[in-house]
Amino acid sequence: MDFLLRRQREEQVKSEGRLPPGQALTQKFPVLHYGPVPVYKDLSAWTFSVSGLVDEEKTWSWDDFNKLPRRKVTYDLHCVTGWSKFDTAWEGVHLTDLVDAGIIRIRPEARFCIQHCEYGYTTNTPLEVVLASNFLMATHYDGKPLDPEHGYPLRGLMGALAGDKQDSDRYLWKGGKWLRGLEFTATDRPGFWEQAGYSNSANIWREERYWRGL
Ligand SMILES: Nc1nc2c(c(=O)[nH]1)N[C@H]1C(S)=C(S)[C@@H](COP(=O)(O)O)O[C@H]1N2
Ligand SMILES: [Mo]
Repeated sequence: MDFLLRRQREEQVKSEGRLPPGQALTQKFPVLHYGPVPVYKDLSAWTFSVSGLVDEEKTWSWDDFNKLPRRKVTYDLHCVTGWSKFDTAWEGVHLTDLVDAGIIRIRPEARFCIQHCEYGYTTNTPLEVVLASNFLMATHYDGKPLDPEHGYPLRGLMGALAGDKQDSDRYLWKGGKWLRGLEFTATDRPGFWEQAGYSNSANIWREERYWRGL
């Protein structure tokens, strides 16, 4: 029964043009990452930093972070390992809102954004990708704070908007769980999975999964 429902749902998103090549629908929410899940006793020592090519580097506490403008957004998620999860409901902070409000002023020389996470994990994208509607700094999934294994208290999230194919649509690993900061740079700096053989560009519609070497 579950199997039939899954197939039906998959046919539906396929007919809507929402299933990228080589992907299959899942109704679960798999957990994927390298290394341990951070444990926070409380968030008093947690900070979020904005660094690199900005007019003013900033560091926010968890309380400060929660005063930033917030949005609710529904994404389709596409993992490089082949599963896609549709119509997922998130809440968090869009970088563009912070830029529009003048809270972060990115310098014109900046071309890339590096997400910095716990334990030194990073992932990198061109600046326009984190400024697109695809990128959310998410605190809530499905109306509740994130589960520890999905990135509590904050994760970078790369999702696709249903029915709105964009050049900035990326696989899910381009969002770093346990996000602690954003760095803006003039040159690109491949992150953890990018150095481990995943594609640097990671476009889901062009099926850029693995790095074939230079
Ligand atoms: N900090 C950190 N974030 C990470 C990863 C990781 O290893 N460390 N893995 C990425 C990968 S490969 C995927 S597919 C997604 C999985 O997110 P999920 O576990 O919430 O499904 O997280 C991404 N973010
Ligand atoms: Mo992944």
